[in-house]
Amino acid sequence: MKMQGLSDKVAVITGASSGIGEATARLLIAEGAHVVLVARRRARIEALAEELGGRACAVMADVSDASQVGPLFSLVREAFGGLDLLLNNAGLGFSAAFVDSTPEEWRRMFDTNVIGLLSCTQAAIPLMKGRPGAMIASISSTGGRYGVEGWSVYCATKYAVVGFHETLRKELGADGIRVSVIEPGAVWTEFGHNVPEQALRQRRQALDALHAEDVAQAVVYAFAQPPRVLVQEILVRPVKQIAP
Ligand code: NJP
Repeated sequence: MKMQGLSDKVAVITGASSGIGEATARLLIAEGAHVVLVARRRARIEALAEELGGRACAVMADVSDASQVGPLFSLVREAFGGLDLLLNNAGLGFSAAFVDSTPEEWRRMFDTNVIGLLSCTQAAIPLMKGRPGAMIASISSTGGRYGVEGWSVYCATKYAVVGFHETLRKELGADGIRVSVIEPGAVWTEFGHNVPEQALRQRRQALDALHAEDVAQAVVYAFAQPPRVLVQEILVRPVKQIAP
């Protein structure tokens, strides 16, 4: 069943080359939106755009590099004249006990999960003015609400995302721009590169982890609401993930 109101909307998804971003792109295309797929792995997003057809296009960009973010949104303005939906999804996490973690890892997580998200959001806002139902949604984490042992700095980046959205919502509400956070628990994706594959698989199996499509459904539900409705926050976790 098609959702209301997504046909011909223009969406930018960061981190669209895999996982939750890719799954959301597939759903939005199925709902009739135009989707700009953003990631660093050019071959992946180009192949996905090709598969999804004429309403998808691929733009390679590293969101942690501000000099790549400006041109990305200029291109969106030139191609579409504005933007309805931004999904800040690009993110990465390194797992380590805090005492063993390194400043290089801290910087990489903050540069993408926080600074990259801020750069994209700031560049997107002018393109959203005057477009009914415009919406910025960002993927945070259950770790951005409760913290997860072994992921302290990653969780700090996601707490930053939640805090930023709580304030941005107040700044943009009067302009009719909706601001939302989506907080998934464990999901079967490529996330968690520095965790041994077997350990990741065991944890996800034990929790019967979410599929990327489960999170994508939550995102699309929020996007598809009428312009007067803000779904401010969705926390979606595997039922067996009792904590955090
Ligand atoms: O993981 P993955 P997810 N510039 O690794 C992209 C959060 N989350 O779908 O650039 C641009 O498949 C990367 O693309 P590429 C998580 O924190 C997850 O799970 O080509 N793009 C890829 O498309 C994240 O915010 C779980 O390497 C950049 C995408 O990001 C979001 O979910 C639990 C980039 C990552 O896709 C999506 O991650 C949770 C950059 N600098 C929250 N750096 C979970 N999976 O369990 C990375 O609570 N990307």
